Amino acid sequence: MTAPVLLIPTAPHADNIAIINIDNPPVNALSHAVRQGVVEAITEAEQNKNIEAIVIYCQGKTFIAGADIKEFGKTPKEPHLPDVLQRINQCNKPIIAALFGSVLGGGFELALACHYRVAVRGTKLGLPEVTLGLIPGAGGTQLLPRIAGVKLALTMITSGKPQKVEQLEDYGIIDFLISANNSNKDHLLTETILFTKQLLEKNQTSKIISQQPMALNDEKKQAAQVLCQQFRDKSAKKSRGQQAPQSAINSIENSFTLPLNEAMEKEREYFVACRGSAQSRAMRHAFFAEKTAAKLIHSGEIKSTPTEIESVAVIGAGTMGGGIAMCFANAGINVTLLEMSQNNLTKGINAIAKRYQQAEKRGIINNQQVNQCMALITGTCDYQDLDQVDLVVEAAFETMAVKQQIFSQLDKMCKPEAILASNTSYLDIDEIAKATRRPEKIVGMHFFSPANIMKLLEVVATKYTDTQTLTTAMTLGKKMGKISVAVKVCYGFVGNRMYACYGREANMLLLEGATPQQIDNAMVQWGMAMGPLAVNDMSGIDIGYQARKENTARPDDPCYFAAADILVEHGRLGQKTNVGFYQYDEQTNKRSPDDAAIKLIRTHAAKLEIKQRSDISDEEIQQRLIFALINEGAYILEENIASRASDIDAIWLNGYGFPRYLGGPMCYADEIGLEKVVATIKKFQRQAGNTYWQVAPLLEKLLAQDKKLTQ
Ligand code: T1G
Repeated sequence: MTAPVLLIPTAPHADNIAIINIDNPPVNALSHAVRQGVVEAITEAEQNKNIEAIVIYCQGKTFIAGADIKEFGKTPKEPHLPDVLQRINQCNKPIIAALFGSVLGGGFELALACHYRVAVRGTKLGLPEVTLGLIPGAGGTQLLPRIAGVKLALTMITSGKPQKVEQLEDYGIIDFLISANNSNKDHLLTETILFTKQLLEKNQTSKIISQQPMALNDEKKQAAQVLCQQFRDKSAKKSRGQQAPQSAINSIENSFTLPLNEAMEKEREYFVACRGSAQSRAMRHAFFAEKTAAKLIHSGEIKSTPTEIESVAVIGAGTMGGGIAMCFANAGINVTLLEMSQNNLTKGINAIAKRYQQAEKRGIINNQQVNQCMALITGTCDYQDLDQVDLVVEAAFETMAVKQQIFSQLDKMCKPEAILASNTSYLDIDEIAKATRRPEKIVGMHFFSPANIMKLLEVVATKYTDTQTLTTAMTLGKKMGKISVAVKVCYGFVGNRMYACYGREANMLLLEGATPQQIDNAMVQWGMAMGPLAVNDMSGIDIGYQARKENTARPDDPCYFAAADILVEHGRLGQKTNVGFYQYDEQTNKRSPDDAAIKLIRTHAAKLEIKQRSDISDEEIQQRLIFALINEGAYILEENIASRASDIDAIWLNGYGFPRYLGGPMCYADEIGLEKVVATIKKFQRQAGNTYWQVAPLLEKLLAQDKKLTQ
């Protein structure tokens, strides 16, 4: 393994300029070896009298993209990053950072510790630590306010969102912005060396940000404190329940209320506290869960390279079909939208145009991009027009007969190598595959509504799907910016199968006497984005009702989703009928409790002879819904419907609003301990007296072996 850091004593055409060359693929993360190598290279350069300046340059696709997240959780080894940045600061020769790619976290902090920064256009600068439950831990909360002001520091650090150097030109962070774009890296080295030569010729004194005073007069200090409080309030809503943004704001406030060395010590203290927190463990798990999910587990089969997908078709121009068509257009792929009637097709395309206009109004997309995307979408009512597409996604009516008819038609009309995918949420894709002569090319691509917003894509392998097809669908998902997770066929695949258990318990609690608002408030309090019953009202209670009617394997239990069913049978479908579990104002769509719904449920519970309880606590609600998820997830793992516990977490984080700072249901189970999970499930089994609470054998087995679900 070659050393990731090398000192090149003389740069091309510049004998007095050295290069610290970093080569630590894939993102030049600041591993221990890199940190040590940089310190050693600086010491060596200082001792070489011919060297008058030093350029820090990286190989690969990006400048340093941050600390090595894989090292967190292990015993930190010196030199720690703050020591490295201190070393840069103290160097008696100017150090210039040559920036490109994604300069994130510790990479950006290292650049700020350098004396100068040169970048190519398109370079992204960011401090994304809060997305990992951390705060910048090597001076970022002190250096960025000094060079760019408190407001930009608060914005970038609490959001974690990177910004392009072009957007930051007025802040003086970059000393020389090269006209070449991100891809032209060699140009970057040449220009940086030229820039450094000019520095030396001008004998320019080094500019050290940490030595720049942060002296704000009383008026400005007060204004900055007001700003910090505004960001505290905003983060408390936007990043509800998360500690890191609040710690980051406190550290930024220290940048103008404490002397630098005290503020740096505080920053390190807050960083170490965050790094050791359960929230950061969960968010780091989430980060790697999403990366790992993209990797197919090949049971002995050879890996396949994905087929290049240049043109696709979507069958059905309804809400889902339209959203899916937008996903492809947004990724720059030609998409043909097929509907059975011109009227429905026109309606569908108009609806897409409206969604793009709304996105443009919100500043998410500009008009040129809207036009580019719309130009990629064409409509047809004729299957003949699909004869050259590389892949089709069917998003038609959710009945097996309709889908088998469509796939049979597609099989006849599309070229033999075309992949045919179904967006079905529940139906057995093995059965759909049988309606074709190409079962190996049939796959599920299950998008989540709204398809153009939700990041999750469940890629469902039938028992016939070949590796090439699966790999292509997974890669296509990543190209659309989705978190693709490979799963197998069962009723509801992974997400919806687990969601059915979550909804089952919510319904049982309603029949036992809890109100919709009590259940929803308990789950929002626990950390979910929305309560299950409000979600059900939003998507339409009749959708699940219809699916349960179609589901021949539904439990033979009159109580199963009985609360939802009784509402549907009384015409209460949710928001679309202004009444469901709640009532909705016809003008404002504002949700409010509805005694009529509660009365209907109570009456039905009496018919089912369900004992009413007045002692249902929020904790019981939270445990019954969340432990139902965990238990079903364990069954899913045992049946190999999902390959990894972390895949299940990636699904719940990106498709169902599971709080990221809890890492997903399987990560959460490990964090609270399987002993508590199993004991509580057994308690519910005794209390409910039904078959729903059989502890998954995998949980018992892992508990007996003192192992975790996510290790
Ligand atoms: N550490 C370790 N591995 C990393 C990594 C990191 N920081 N970033 C990426 N990887 C791995 C990733 O797991 C994958 O591995 C491979 O690199 C390619 O990633 C002290 C404390 C840089 C925009 O949060 O945002 O600095 O799956 O598929 O799409 O204050 O990676 O191939 O085995 O995402 O081109 C702050 C996180 C750390 C950056 C590139 N930095 N990374 O995207 O590639 S905390 C981050 C990203 C910190 C300081 C604090 C992206 C990317 P594998 P990829 P990509």
